[in-house]
Amino acid sequence: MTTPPVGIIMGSQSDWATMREAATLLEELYIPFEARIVSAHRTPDRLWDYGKTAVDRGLQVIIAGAGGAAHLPGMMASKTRVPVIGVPVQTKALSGVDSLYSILQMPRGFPVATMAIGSAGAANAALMAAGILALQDAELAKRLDDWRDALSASIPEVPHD
Ligand code: RP5
Repeated sequence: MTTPPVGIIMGSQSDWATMREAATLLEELYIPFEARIVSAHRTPDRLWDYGKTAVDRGLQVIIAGAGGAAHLPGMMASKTRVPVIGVPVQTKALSGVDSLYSILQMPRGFPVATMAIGSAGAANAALMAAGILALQDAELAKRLDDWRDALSASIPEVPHD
């Protein structure tokens, strides 16, 4: 089976409601992806295997979402040079600020491109992945430009009641 260019990984099934936003955007842009539950704490061996094989499998971007002690994006970035885009999942206890800080504050040498908290961050992660892939794919670049133009065109100039 061919590996898609984008891997969406998340720490828990409970993250899927958020990460589905990334999947939906990728579908809209006709970008193939795979989605996997890979927990830094509950399935560390799965995390290691995913990161260790990412380059050889042909993954080009990894979107990693996690909440709370959100170590998945950073640990994945430590294991592979495939660019990792981190999505802080909103939490009940600390509203996702815990997730944000866990993902954002990486040490020099192992970057994670960190998005906003929650579903906007997940959608933007897909758009960021699309932008990266579009550098080498003119047809995707056109689809992404069209998507952006359509969004701009959908914003009314005058507010209404
Ligand atoms: C993290 O803990 C996951 O990324 C998730 O956001 C959070 C809660 O997980 P569950 O207890 O809902 O499985 O590892």
